[in-house]
Amino acid sequence: MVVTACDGLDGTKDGLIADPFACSRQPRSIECAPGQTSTAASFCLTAEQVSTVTKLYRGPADSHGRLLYPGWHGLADPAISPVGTIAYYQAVQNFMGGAARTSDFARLFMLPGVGHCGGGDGPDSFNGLGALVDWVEQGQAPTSLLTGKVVNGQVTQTQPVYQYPLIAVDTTGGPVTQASSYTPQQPPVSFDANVKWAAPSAPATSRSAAGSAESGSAALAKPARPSRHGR
Ligand SMILES: [Ca+2]
Repeated sequence: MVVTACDGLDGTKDGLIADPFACSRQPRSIECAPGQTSTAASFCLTAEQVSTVTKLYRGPADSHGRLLYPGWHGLADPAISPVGTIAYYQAVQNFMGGAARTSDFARLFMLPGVGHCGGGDGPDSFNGLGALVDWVEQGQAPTSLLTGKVVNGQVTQTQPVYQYPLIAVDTTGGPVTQASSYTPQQPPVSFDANVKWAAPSAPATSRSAAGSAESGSAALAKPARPSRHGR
Protein backbone atom coordinates (compact mmCIF):
# COMPACT_ATOMS: atom_id res chain seq x y z
CA MET A 1 0.00 0.00 0.00
CA VAL A 2 2.71 2.47 1.01
CA VAL A 3 4.93 1.48 -1.94
CA THR A 4 2.00 1.86 -4.36
CA ALA A 5 1.19 5.32 -2.99
CA CYS A 6 4.72 6.65 -2.63
CA ASP A 7 7.02 4.84 -5.10
CA GLY A 8 6.88 7.63 -7.70
CA LEU A 9 7.42 10.51 -5.25
CA ASP A 10 11.21 9.95 -5.43
CA GLY A 11 11.10 10.51 -9.20
CA THR A 12 11.48 6.84 -10.22
CA LYS A 13 8.78 4.16 -10.44
CA ASP A 14 10.92 1.18 -9.49
CA GLY A 15 9.08 -0.46 -6.60
CA LEU A 16 11.42 1.23 -4.08
CA ILE A 17 10.96 4.28 -1.90
CA ALA A 18 14.18 6.28 -2.03
CA ASP A 19 12.71 9.25 -0.21
CA PRO A 20 10.32 8.08 2.55
CA PHE A 21 10.06 11.63 3.91
CA ALA A 22 8.17 12.73 0.80
CA CYS A 23 5.57 10.07 1.60
CA SER A 24 2.77 11.72 3.52
CA ARG A 25 0.25 8.91 3.16
CA GLN A 26 -1.55 8.61 6.48
CA PRO A 27 -2.84 5.26 7.81
CA ARG A 28 -6.23 6.89 8.38
CA SER A 29 -6.63 7.19 4.60
CA ILE A 30 -7.14 3.42 4.33
CA GLU A 31 -9.38 2.96 7.36
CA CYS A 32 -12.30 0.59 6.65
CA ALA A 33 -15.60 2.31 5.94
CA PRO A 34 -18.47 1.52 8.36
CA GLY A 35 -19.49 -2.08 7.74
CA GLN A 36 -16.51 -2.75 5.43
CA THR A 37 -14.35 -5.84 5.97
CA SER A 38 -10.76 -5.96 4.71
CA THR A 39 -10.13 -8.43 1.88
CA ALA A 40 -7.15 -9.14 -0.35
CA ALA A 41 -8.86 -7.30 -3.20
CA SER A 42 -10.06 -4.39 -1.04
CA PHE A 43 -7.57 -3.88 1.76
CA CYS A 44 -8.41 -1.65 4.70
CA LEU A 45 -7.46 -1.19 8.36
CA THR A 46 -9.78 -1.26 11.38
CA ALA A 47 -9.84 1.84 13.60
CA GLU A 48 -7.69 -0.02 16.14
CA GLN A 49 -5.14 -0.94 13.44
CA VAL A 50 -5.03 2.66 12.19
CA SER A 51 -4.33 3.80 15.77
CA THR A 52 -1.54 1.22 16.16
CA VAL A 53 0.16 2.03 12.84
CA THR A 54 -0.06 5.77 13.51
CA LYS A 55 1.68 5.27 16.87
CA LEU A 56 4.38 3.12 15.26
CA TYR A 57 5.07 5.83 12.66
CA ARG A 58 5.17 8.56 15.31
CA GLY A 59 7.51 6.64 17.61
CA PRO A 60 7.47 6.41 21.42
CA ALA A 61 7.49 9.72 23.32
CA ASP A 62 7.54 10.71 26.97
CA SER A 63 4.72 12.55 28.79
CA HIS A 64 6.05 15.87 27.44
CA GLY A 65 5.87 14.66 23.83
CA ARG A 66 9.66 14.43 23.50
CA LEU A 67 10.81 11.58 21.31
CA LEU A 68 12.37 8.53 22.98
CA TYR A 69 13.16 6.79 19.71
CA PRO A 70 12.41 7.57 16.06
CA GLY A 71 9.17 6.27 14.52
CA TRP A 72 9.43 3.35 12.24
CA HIS A 73 9.35 4.93 8.79
CA GLY A 74 11.53 3.37 6.05
CA LEU A 75 13.90 2.89 4.38
CA ALA A 76 13.41 -0.88 4.89
CA ASP A 77 15.14 -1.85 8.11
CA PRO A 78 12.69 -3.72 10.34
CA ALA A 79 15.07 -3.65 13.31
CA ILE A 80 16.47 -0.11 13.62
CA SER A 81 14.81 3.03 12.33
CA PRO A 82 16.87 4.75 9.60
CA VAL A 83 15.62 8.02 11.07
CA GLY A 84 17.95 7.31 14.01
CA THR A 85 20.89 7.05 11.60
CA ILE A 86 20.02 10.34 9.91
CA ALA A 87 19.42 12.07 13.27
CA TYR A 88 22.82 10.88 14.49
CA TYR A 89 24.50 12.15 11.30
CA GLN A 90 22.70 15.48 11.71
CA ALA A 91 23.94 15.66 15.31
CA VAL A 92 27.51 15.05 14.12
CA GLN A 93 27.13 17.83 11.53
CA ASN A 94 25.80 20.19 14.20
CA PHE A 95 28.71 19.34 16.48
CA MET A 96 31.32 19.72 13.73
CA GLY A 97 29.94 23.03 12.47
CA GLY A 98 28.22 22.00 9.27
CA ALA A 99 27.86 19.47 6.48
CA ALA A 100 31.06 20.44 4.67
CA ARG A 101 33.30 19.94 7.69
CA THR A 102 31.66 16.60 8.44
CA SER A 103 32.08 15.39 4.84
CA ASP A 104 35.83 15.56 5.35
CA PHE A 105 35.67 12.40 7.43
CA ALA A 106 32.12 10.95 7.51
CA ARG A 107 29.53 10.49 4.76
CA LEU A 108 26.12 8.85 4.87
CA PHE A 109 24.53 6.78 2.09
CA MET A 110 20.95 5.55 2.52
CA LEU A 111 20.03 2.33 0.70
CA PRO A 112 16.42 2.27 -0.61
CA GLY A 113 14.55 -0.96 0.06
CA VAL A 114 17.44 -2.58 1.91
CA GLY A 115 17.03 -4.40 5.23
CA HIS A 116 19.14 -4.38 8.35
CA CYS A 117 22.53 -5.63 7.11
CA GLY A 118 21.29 -6.68 3.65
CA GLY A 119 18.31 -8.27 2.00
CA GLY A 120 15.03 -6.55 1.20
CA ASP A 121 13.73 -5.61 -2.24
CA GLY A 122 16.45 -3.05 -2.94
CA PRO A 123 20.00 -3.51 -4.28
CA ASP A 124 22.00 -4.53 -1.20
CA SER A 125 25.47 -5.38 -2.59
CA PHE A 126 28.13 -2.69 -2.56
CA ASN A 127 31.83 -2.26 -1.89
CA GLY A 128 31.97 -0.01 1.16
CA LEU A 129 35.44 -1.19 2.13
CA GLY A 130 36.80 -0.36 -1.32
CA ALA A 131 35.32 3.14 -1.04
CA LEU A 132 37.07 3.59 2.33
CA VAL A 133 40.38 2.34 0.93
CA ASP A 134 40.16 4.80 -1.98
CA TRP A 135 39.30 7.58 0.47
CA VAL A 136 42.18 6.90 2.84
CA GLU A 137 44.88 5.79 0.40
CA GLN A 138 44.02 7.82 -2.73
CA GLY A 139 42.31 10.80 -1.13
CA GLN A 140 39.21 10.10 -3.26
CA ALA A 141 36.21 10.80 -1.03
CA PRO A 142 33.10 8.83 -2.11
CA THR A 143 30.23 10.86 -3.61
CA SER A 144 28.30 7.76 -4.65
CA LEU A 145 28.31 4.00 -4.14
CA LEU A 146 27.34 1.53 -6.85
CA THR A 147 24.84 -0.95 -5.42
CA GLY A 148 23.66 -4.16 -7.03
CA LYS A 149 20.91 -6.73 -6.58
CA VAL A 150 22.19 -10.30 -6.90
CA VAL A 151 19.63 -13.08 -7.42
CA ASN A 152 20.87 -16.67 -7.77
CA GLY A 153 24.37 -15.41 -8.55
CA GLN A 154 23.16 -13.05 -11.28
CA VAL A 155 23.22 -9.25 -11.03
CA THR A 156 19.63 -8.27 -11.85
CA GLN A 157 19.80 -4.58 -10.99
CA THR A 158 22.36 -1.86 -10.41
CA GLN A 159 21.71 1.54 -8.91
CA PRO A 160 23.88 4.32 -7.51
CA VAL A 161 23.26 5.73 -4.07
CA TYR A 162 24.48 9.25 -3.45
CA GLN A 163 25.78 11.05 -0.43
CA TYR A 164 22.87 11.92 1.87
CA PRO A 165 20.60 13.85 1.37
CA LEU A 166 20.86 13.40 -2.43
CA ILE A 167 18.72 10.63 -3.93
CA ALA A 168 19.15 8.70 -7.19
CA VAL A 169 16.48 9.59 -9.77
CA ASP A 170 16.00 8.05 -13.22
CA THR A 171 16.22 11.35 -15.10
CA THR A 172 17.35 9.79 -18.40
CA GLY A 173 14.35 7.58 -19.06
CA GLY A 174 16.65 4.57 -19.21
CA PRO A 175 15.86 1.25 -17.51
CA VAL A 176 15.32 1.58 -13.76
CA THR A 177 17.47 -1.53 -13.35
CA GLN A 178 20.61 0.17 -14.74
CA ALA A 179 22.80 2.49 -12.72
CA SER A 180 23.56 4.62 -15.80
CA SER A 181 19.93 5.80 -15.88
CA TYR A 182 20.30 7.72 -12.63
CA THR A 183 21.54 11.15 -11.61
CA PRO A 184 21.80 12.70 -8.13
CA GLN A 185 18.92 14.98 -7.19
CA GLN A 186 17.85 16.91 -4.12
CA PRO A 187 14.82 15.18 -2.51
CA PRO A 188 11.49 16.97 -3.10
CA VAL A 189 10.99 17.31 0.65
CA SER A 190 13.94 18.21 2.87
CA PHE A 191 13.92 16.24 6.10
CA ASP A 192 14.55 18.01 9.40
CA ALA A 193 16.63 15.49 11.35
CA ASN A 194 17.08 17.80 14.34
CA VAL A 195 15.10 15.56 16.68
CA LYS A 196 13.85 16.92 19.99
CA TRP A 197 14.96 14.00 22.11
CA ALA A 198 13.68 13.17 25.58
CA ALA A 199 17.33 12.57 26.45
CA PRO A 200 19.37 15.22 24.56
CA SER A 201 22.55 13.13 24.54
CA ALA A 202 20.85 9.96 23.30
CA PRO A 203 21.89 10.22 19.61
CA ALA A 204 25.53 10.65 20.52
CA THR A 205 25.97 7.48 22.60
CA SER A 206 28.32 4.85 21.26
CA ARG A 207 25.49 2.34 21.32
CA SER A 208 23.43 4.49 18.99
CA ALA A 209 26.38 5.04 16.69
CA ALA A 210 27.17 1.35 16.39
CA GLY A 211 23.58 0.41 15.73
CA SER A 212 22.85 3.14 13.27
CA ALA A 213 25.75 2.16 11.04
CA GLU A 214 23.84 -1.00 10.12
CA SER A 215 20.51 0.60 9.51
CA GLY A 216 19.77 0.05 5.82
CA SER A 217 22.53 2.47 5.13
CA ALA A 218 26.26 2.80 4.77
CA ALA A 219 27.80 5.32 7.12
CA LEU A 220 31.42 5.66 6.02
CA ALA A 221 33.79 7.17 8.54
CA LYS A 222 37.31 7.78 7.29
CA PRO A 223 39.95 6.35 9.60
CA ALA A 224 43.20 8.27 9.95
CA ARG A 225 45.90 6.99 7.63
CA PRO A 226 48.77 5.46 9.59
CA SER A 227 51.87 7.60 9.34
CA ARG A 228 55.08 5.83 8.33
CA HIS A 229 57.28 8.67 9.45
CA GLY A 230 55.75 9.45 12.80
CA ARG A 231 54.39 12.78 11.58
CA1 LIG B 1 10.74 4.81 -6.35
